[in-house]
Amino acid sequence: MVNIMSGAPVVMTIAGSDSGGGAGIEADIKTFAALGVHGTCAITSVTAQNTRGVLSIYDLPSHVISEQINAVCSDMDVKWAKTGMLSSAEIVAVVSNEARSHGLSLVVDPVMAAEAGGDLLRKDAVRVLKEVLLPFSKVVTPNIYEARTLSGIDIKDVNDAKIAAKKIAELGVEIVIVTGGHLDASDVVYESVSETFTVLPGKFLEGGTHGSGCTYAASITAFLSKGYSIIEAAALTKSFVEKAIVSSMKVGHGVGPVNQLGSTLRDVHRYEALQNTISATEILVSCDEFGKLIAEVGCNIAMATPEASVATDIAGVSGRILCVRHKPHIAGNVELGGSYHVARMVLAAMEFDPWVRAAVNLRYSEKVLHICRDMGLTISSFDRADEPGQTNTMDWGVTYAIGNFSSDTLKKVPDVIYDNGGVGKEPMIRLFGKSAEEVAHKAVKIARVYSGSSDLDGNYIDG
Ligand code: PXL
Repeated sequence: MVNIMSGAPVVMTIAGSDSGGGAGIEADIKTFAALGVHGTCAITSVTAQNTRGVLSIYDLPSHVISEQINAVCSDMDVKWAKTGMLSSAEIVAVVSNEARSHGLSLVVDPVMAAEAGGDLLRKDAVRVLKEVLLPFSKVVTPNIYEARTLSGIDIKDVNDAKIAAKKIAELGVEIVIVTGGHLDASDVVYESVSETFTVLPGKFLEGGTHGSGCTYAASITAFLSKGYSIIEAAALTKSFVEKAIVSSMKVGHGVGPVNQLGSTLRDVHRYEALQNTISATEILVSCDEFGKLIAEVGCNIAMATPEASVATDIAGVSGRILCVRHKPHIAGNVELGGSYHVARMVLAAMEFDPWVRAAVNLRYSEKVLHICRDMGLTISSFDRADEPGQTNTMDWGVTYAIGNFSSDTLKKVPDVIYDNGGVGKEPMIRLFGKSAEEVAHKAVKIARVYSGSSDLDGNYIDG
């Protein structure tokens, strides 16, 4: 069997555990996974923590930390490792020894405090970090507060960050990156060998930032292990951390955690919605009988990603599905943002049930509604005459029909929502479902019963 991941770099994080899953080892391993490297770990300390802060800290004995590093390094080819929370002078010393004896190239995140408060490095450990760990480390990634502790320089702007970075490099570390999350969002990279500064500008984004420092250093480690230069790694990392902040999920009552896999999953979901909708359109156009269900204005079929909030997260046909010489015909392509009306209806339905992510519109007829009833589909409707001004008809209609259909407590989305039209507005039937394919299969079944070519159980009727 071919191992498709052979050659994937193995990296290590030597850090504390955050029980809240936002920072520490948990953030590092998620970052490694998101960036396609194999992550291993040596846990230095267990914190009882949530998004509001650190409640207690339990340091592991030095020999347990050594044994974890030895176990991994005696088996796997680890070249790059990052350190996070090291807690005590003793732990800083033992990690320095092990890193040296295994020839690890280190990225040091000089963790001193948690985002939501709580000291993670004792005062006496700072001296050992400066004198023993940093002199043989490749990269250190302090924020402005950590950089002040390491350099003694108060940082108020990028120029101060440069002066501090140079001072920290004098401790013996090759590259200093002062991260700008607490400044103007620019990161300052100082390479001591060439004595060059690179400033990478950034932007402040809305979202949870708990774990952003750990994620930053873990991402730098992953990119360096893949062979990128430090400037490439810093630029790629900046964009990675920005996406992780923007994709953060709302959990807990304090500082929300970053979400390292959010942006990748969003892309995966967009791809799935596109593929599913493409396959659904193929199901529809390969059924001649479906031509009879196509509305005068044409049909569209759409499917949203689970996190959709705008039309560009919804796949649909950029033109329409039209009836040409009694047969369905696709005009346009399946694209994200391809549909407006059906997409809006799906978004409105998702407000009530996030699993209902797809819909198709069909030509209105009493007979189609009868068939839907006979198929056991649930049905509701709205009347355009009841629509208040200044609303989006699709949002209002779907919301109204759902409210009409279900009890106050349990707002369920019916399988079918229709309306009888209005002045200049064609009446329409919409079929809802979990995926575009599911909706297309239902539509094809209805079309076959409608045209008399099959019965309700899907058996063909001999014409
Ligand atoms: O983000 C710094 C950090 C590192 N390590 C652990 C942490 C935190 C912050 O909360 O909990 C274990």
